[in-house]
Amino acid sequence: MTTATTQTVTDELRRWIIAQAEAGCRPEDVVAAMMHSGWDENTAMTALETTLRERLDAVAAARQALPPQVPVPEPALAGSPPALLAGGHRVDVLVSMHSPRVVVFGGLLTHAECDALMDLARPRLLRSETVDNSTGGSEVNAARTSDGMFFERGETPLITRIEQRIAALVNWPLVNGEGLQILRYRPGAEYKPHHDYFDPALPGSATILKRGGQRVGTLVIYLNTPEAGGATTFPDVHLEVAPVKGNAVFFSYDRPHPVTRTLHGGAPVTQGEKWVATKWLREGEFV
Ligand code: PD2
Ligand code: ZN
Repeated sequence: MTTATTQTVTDELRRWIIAQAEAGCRPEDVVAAMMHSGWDENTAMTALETTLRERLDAVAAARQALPPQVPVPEPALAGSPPALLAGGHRVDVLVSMHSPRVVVFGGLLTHAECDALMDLARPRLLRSETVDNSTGGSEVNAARTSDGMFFERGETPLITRIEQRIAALVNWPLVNGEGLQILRYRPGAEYKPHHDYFDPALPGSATILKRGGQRVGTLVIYLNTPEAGGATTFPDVHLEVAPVKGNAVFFSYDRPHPVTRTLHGGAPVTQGEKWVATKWLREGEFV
């Protein structure tokens, strides 16, 4: 290096300063090394401070940047049809909202299909667990006070038929769906507001995302009609979907970010039980 008066802070010097800081060098040692190369002490300190401040700002800005948008499942609702044919079954379109993308369907399952799913699930229910984002495993969570279980994809002919219907309804490959999850809420049970995508910033997400990438859509199907309470709520837009046997609420999220406005929860059941089947849809094949 030449003398400080003729030196400018080059990109190379910035990279070197950042590398020293990231390697854990103390600022005074970095300044001392610069002085050894002919830098004036004050000029070196200013160069160090400016470079590290700019670096911190750039890292903070990158953290806040929106993740890129990806394709999502979407029912064929151009022309606002009152109903869709999905796997040979007529499904009514009751509500369609664009931001957040929410569609409420009527009669997705018959009452007999709802009853059969509840009967299959009942003996296998356990206190629900949610994904532990720090490890990628699962844990019992006070925010979700229901009992639940998962079916394997294609576990029975009934489940296959329902999965084919869902795939046709939202135009998304069957193999991108997780296994159907059944939840039973007893009086007082609820599911506090949350997002269904995995926060990419959390350490456990990398493991979870290996099985088919992000979740990009959710379908919550109501298997019974509770006597009171139990709506699915979207607090960002003050929307409540009433749980009605056989109906379903679909929502999609094109990036794992609250800007999708898909914060949602299951309001407490105040009388009777509430049963739902949830199908989460991934970007790619869920293995
Ligand atoms: O049961 C519900 O209404 C509900 C609410 C929020 C279900 C889920 N989330 C879910 O299964 O992700
Ligand atoms: Zn949810």
